[in-house]
Amino acid sequence: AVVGVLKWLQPHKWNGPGTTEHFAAIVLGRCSNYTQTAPLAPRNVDCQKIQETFKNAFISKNPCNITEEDYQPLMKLTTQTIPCNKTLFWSRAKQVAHQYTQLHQDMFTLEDTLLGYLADGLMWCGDAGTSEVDHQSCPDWKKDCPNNPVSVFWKIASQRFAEAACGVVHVILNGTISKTFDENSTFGSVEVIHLRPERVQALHAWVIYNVEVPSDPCMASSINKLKSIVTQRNIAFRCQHRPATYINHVTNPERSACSSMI
Ligand code: N1C
Repeated sequence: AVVGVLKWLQPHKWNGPGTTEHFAAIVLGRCSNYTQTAPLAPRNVDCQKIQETFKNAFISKNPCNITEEDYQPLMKLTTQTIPCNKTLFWSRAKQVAHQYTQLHQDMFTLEDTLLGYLADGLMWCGDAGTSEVDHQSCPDWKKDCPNNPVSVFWKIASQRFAEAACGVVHVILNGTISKTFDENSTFGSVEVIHLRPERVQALHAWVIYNVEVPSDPCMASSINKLKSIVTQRNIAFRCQHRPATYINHVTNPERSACSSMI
């Protein structure tokens, strides 16, 4: 007991929150839930093995030296095919994007795939010389190191998600912030760059705003930047602005004013 108390009194090693309590049990539970209920769930999935492989990617390793190779075994076990025209990216608009895919179950964000579903909202890290996860703290991307288990995971998962996309792909962007498109976001720095022009015909952006906007959010300079990056890669680009109620409206289909918006 004394040792346990002393552990808590030690200064935290890192600046980020520690591994989510019950990390392994949550991953296992989410895996069985997903494989039993999700449309497009991969078949013959061994959730116990997935949970162990996930842990092995970062356990007993320096949490500032995680590489993409560390996650290769997990990536292999969770490969999943999303049909063309059904991929939805988002940046700084996670909630709206997920509300959208809840209502339109044929569209998929990364969190609607097994891999993203397993990890969404969780924290995890270990340390060299121990086979335990660190519940006290994990490295923060900015304050500690970029190559930490969580950041490397989202980077490689996002990259693979973008590489696999085909047809017309969509992105939901946040029109209420100045950097509606941010080149430093995962969407801007990983996904846009890994779309394959030979597979992806067009990127359609939906810029979401809350209230009446004074000018067209698609005319914002950051959207122009996105347009030039995408068109230079030989992928067509289209932008439309949509009120946040467009998403919520669909939840009230009995309101006739809404049906025309679907
Ligand atoms: O940096 P972002 O958004 O532009 O990343 C979003 C973009 C999406 O299109 C996803 O496909 O990248 C993918 N992605 C996730 O799915 C995801 N789930 C949870 C990237 N990051 C994800 N997270 C966590 O949110 C992760 O910790 C990362 O650092 C943030 C990024 O959120 P953002 O800045 O709003």
